[in-house]
Amino acid sequence: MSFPNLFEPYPLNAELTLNNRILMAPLTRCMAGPGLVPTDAMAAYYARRAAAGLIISEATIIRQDGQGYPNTPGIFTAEQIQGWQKVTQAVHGKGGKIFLQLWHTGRVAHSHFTGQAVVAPSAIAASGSVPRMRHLQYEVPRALSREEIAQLVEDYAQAAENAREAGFDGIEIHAANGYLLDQFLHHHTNRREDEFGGSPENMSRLLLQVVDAISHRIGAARTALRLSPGAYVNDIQGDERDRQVFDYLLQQLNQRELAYLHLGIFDDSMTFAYLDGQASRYLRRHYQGTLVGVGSYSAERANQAIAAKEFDLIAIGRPFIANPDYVEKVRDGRPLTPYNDAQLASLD
Ligand code: FNR
Ligand code: 8K6
Repeated sequence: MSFPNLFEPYPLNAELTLNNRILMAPLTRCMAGPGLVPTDAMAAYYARRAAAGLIISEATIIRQDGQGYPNTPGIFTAEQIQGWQKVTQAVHGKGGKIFLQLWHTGRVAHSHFTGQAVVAPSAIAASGSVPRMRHLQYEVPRALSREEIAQLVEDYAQAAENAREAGFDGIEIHAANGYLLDQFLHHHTNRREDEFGGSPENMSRLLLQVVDAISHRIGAARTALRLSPGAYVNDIQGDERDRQVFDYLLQQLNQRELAYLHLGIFDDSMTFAYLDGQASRYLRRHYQGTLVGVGSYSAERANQAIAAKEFDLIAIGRPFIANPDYVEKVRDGRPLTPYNDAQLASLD
């Protein structure tokens, strides 16, 4: 067998043990049906990838005003829950495990999709426009009120409960890549002057409230989190003061036994001056629980990184689009089909 470190089982906690250390990274595919309902084709797509130690679903909106791209699935209607049940049954039928990634895009939502005002921590628009729909310029968001923030926490908790009803083994909170929860964690997008802005404690407050509300509903052992301490996408500008926010946040997360922490990045060779280097190394130094690495890794490099304890599990994204049988090919030492963007057009 090639790359033995990748094929060791991994106990996440007393409730969940993964068959191997290869996770399928969350991958937005924009293929949900009318009503943002998951389709039979999506069930088959995920089932083909069930040999992963854990599949993390594509980002899934917790409510309508969180939508920023066409045909991204939701988890807030009965029809969406039923659609996802077909997905989880198909994956479980093949012996796999699957978490749902919970998403609200915040200021990179668009009224074109939502029919509603765009909301964010502060009224600061992202520059630019929606990918592949360049006529849709980003709008100036409205800053959430404190009452709306309380409702948002409840909506995340309800979405997590819906995910369990749909048969998911757990959920991953998407607080990475410049979307709503990440917008609270960076000074560039959070200019609030109430208890949700200004200091590391205040800027971390919403995310910790979401983590705690979800853990209370479905258990910390089934609650995971994705973070991007290094700002790199969706027009968030890194700020050296962000370092204190993440230092504080990680200290708090060390006291909560989550299933895992997952870095959000496209290429983990990127470095950030205010993190003293790579984001994965920064997380490893500050976080004591299970860490998932990601970002342009080959199986060979991931095998070495796990041996060197740079992280515990590897998430693989684009190669899983190109190779539904990624795990089997890597295990057997067979060649991989290279990824290219044209493969996004179909759900093979
Ligand atoms: C992504 N990524 C991503 N991340 C996330 O947290 N939620 C998502 O829904 C998506 N969607 C998505 C779609 C597509 C088409 C790509 C290419 C990427 C990021 C992804 O999870 C991963 O971090 C990167 O792709 C880097 O890993 P690879 O592809 O280099 O293995
Ligand atoms: C119809 C639009 C669908 C958008 C899906 C969201 C995820 C997009 C992923 C794009 C892949 C390549 C982007 C690389 C960004 C690197 C940033 C430094």
